[in-house]
Amino acid sequence: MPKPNGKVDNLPRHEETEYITACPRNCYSTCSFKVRVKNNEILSITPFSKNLATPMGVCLKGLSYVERANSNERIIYPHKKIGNGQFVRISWDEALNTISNKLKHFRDEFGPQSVLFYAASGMSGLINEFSGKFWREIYGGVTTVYGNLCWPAGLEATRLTLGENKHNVPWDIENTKLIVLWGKNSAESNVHEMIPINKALDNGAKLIVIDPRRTASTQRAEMLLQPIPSTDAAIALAVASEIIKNSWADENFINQHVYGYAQFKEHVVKYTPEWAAKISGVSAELIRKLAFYMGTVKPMTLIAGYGMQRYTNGGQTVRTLISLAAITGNIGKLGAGWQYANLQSYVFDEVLEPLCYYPPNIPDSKIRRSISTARLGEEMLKTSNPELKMIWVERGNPLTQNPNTSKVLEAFRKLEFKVVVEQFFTDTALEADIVLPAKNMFEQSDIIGSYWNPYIQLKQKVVEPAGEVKPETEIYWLLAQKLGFTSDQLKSILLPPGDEYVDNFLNSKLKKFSGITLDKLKEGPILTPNLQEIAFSDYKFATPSGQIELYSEQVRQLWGLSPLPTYEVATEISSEEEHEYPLLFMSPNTKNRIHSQFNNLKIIKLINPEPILHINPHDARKRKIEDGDIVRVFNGRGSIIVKAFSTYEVRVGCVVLPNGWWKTQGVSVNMLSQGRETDMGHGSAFHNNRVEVKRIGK
Ligand SMILES: Nc1nc2c(c(=O)[nH]1)N[C@H]1C(S)=C(S)[C@@H](COP(=O)(O)OP(=O)(O)OC[C@H]3O[C@@H](n4cnc5c(=O)[nH]c(N)nc54)[C@H](O)[C@@H]3O)O[C@H]1N2
Ligand SMILES: Nc1nc2c(c(=O)[nH]1)N[C@H]1C(S)=C(S)[C@@H](COP(=O)(O)OP(=O)(O)OC[C@H]3O[C@@H](n4cnc5c(=O)[nH]c(N)nc54)[C@H](O)[C@@H]3O)O[C@H]1N2
Ligand SMILES: [Mo]
Repeated sequence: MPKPNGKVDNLPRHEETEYITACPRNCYSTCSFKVRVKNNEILSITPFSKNLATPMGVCLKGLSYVERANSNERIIYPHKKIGNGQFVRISWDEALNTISNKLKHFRDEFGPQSVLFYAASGMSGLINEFSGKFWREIYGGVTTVYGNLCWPAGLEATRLTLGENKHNVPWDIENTKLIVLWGKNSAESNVHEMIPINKALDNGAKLIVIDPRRTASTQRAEMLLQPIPSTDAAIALAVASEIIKNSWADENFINQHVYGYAQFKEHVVKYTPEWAAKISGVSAELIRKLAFYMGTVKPMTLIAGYGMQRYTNGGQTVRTLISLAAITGNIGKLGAGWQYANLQSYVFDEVLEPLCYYPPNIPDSKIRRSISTARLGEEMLKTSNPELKMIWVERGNPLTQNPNTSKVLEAFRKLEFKVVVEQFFTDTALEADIVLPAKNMFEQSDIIGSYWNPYIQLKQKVVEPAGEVKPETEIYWLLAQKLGFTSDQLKSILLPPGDEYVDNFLNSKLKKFSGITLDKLKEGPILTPNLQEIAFSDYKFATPSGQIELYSEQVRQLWGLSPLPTYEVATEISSEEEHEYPLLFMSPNTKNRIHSQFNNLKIIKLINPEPILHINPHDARKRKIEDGDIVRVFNGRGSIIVKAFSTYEVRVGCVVLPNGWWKTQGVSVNMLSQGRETDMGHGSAFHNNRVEVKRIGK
């Protein structure tokens, strides 16, 4: 087990001590928890019930931090690759000298933009801003990525329709009478949301789930609609049409707060449940029933997930869904609302990074160049003037998580030099020339927000870094010196090594809020100042019209799409390619992992030892696939070999394998996906993905 490296320990960590901290993973819940530490080692993790959104504490992943922090597979020293893919430990001095020499060489020969700085969602916090500062202000520019792998189509759709991304506090769900979980699997991706959902159900509310899969979230559902993936907008338009036809629309609310209703009404009248049934594969009967519930049961909370918007029509799909909350008057009220992302705790601009999308035209005199993260491989390969020569990866695992793995790999292998800052030897780290050890959540303090719960939280430093681990801020500080900067020059740009500088920086960020200090945050999470517990209860919408925009001229101007919410046929899922690759490949998130993290731990492997493809028995029989058989899943982009099991939980015509497995753990699902952007927000349309499955053997 990695032990402290003999640094002066200025916290009483040799005594058994308990701290309150918060999980910085890219996850809705963002749990608060208590951690016990002794002799610089994480001993246990227990709930911290004063966070009203996560009172029961962390999930299994959170509990597994005990293993993750102490794992002897963790990278705790710099490494370099020698021939035949082997890595050997090197000193920090050698690592930094090699890297700084390469950096100087590429800058002199080709310009700073021949280096690609790639960061993703591995660790949230304010301190990440120093990475950007290094590349911009010390190195003098860089190529970076725009867009985001996760949620931007829905964020942009919500922003254009409601003006802001916010929703009621999680515990308000208890007050609702109807919950519609539209493409969200809270029981796995946001377990804490099931607490208020279950309370509402105990009080007589109804739950409707719309998901091609019968997930764990459907256990107490009144109705499950299983659409063909990417066809939700057709259902929503028909539901809107039925609600209006049956006079269930809330005319009063619409007159006061909705812009473009007349055009919307005229637009949707033609969309019958029968039309939507043909497209979505959900019966007209069920669509009528959904309209009846959504039109007549009040208050309704409509909760949409992120999976549903990772299609080429994702943004418009989300707009059709929001329109249902708007025309039924379910916004700005107790127990009601549109829930997608609650960014009310994002009170520091920097917290947005790396989750928000950066449009390619963002004015920035130094970085100037960015390429699409959705098409990372393709764009890295074609970037010229200067061509890319080097990549620096931190907080991300692009060889597993970005679309079209073979293209990303080809692009990586074309580079002359690769640095990856990582905790474990992921698929991406294995491609590096130099791997630098990354801190974990217990080794540096930072402030984090949440995109679901309304708290500002402190993720506390509770141990000294293991082995020779250095936080990125310190790595950049040392590297800048190798590039010729003095400490004096750096002080105003980067963060000097030492906890007191971190604390000063965080305190300076808190200054704008009276009453919130670092010491207060050590006692537990603090509700965001000016929090609207019931979002939009002031009926102020930051749109051009000041109302909820069912008709949005900006949608046309910014994205070239219809100003009214429409159903567009999704690329690749349309019928032309059906013959060759008849199955739709779904790669959702899963309970015991955050994307590509955690599945290397023993405790998680006990439960999820290997990747499994799930297929409907009907599709399995056609292919003579029996449970446990080895199959090949393939399309024109790639293929993976995996065990298959059949289950009625999967819709006919779909196959499911959660994303996040490393190639070294068996498969990389993004071997099959194409690099494509969503219709809005520069998201990644991973899920427009057709495959065929063939049995190979036992
Ligand atoms: N345990 C766990 N929690 C997580 C994460 C994790 O990896 N593990 N990741 C976090 C992150 S970064 C994210 S983005 C969120 C994502 O969490 P969610 O928002 O729940 O999103 P997904 O898991 O991608 O998809 C949710 C559901 O959408 C369904 N779906 C897919 N396509 C369609 C469609 O076309 N229509 C409909 N109606 N449904 C569809 C899938 O079957 C899936 O059950 O979870 C966060 N929380
Ligand atoms: N096929 C398919 N692909 C998908 C998705 C899908 O639904 N289907 N979902 C997409 C979504 S929603 C998301 S959000 C993305 C996530 O994609 P990524 O953001 O690349 O996600 P992770 O797999 O969490 O990888 C983050 C890495 O950061 C490392 N890390 C953690 N903390 C630190 C730190 O402090 N410093 C450094 N340097 N490293 C650290 C972790 O060890 C981990 O390897 O994946 C996307 N990919
Ligand atoms: Mo995500």
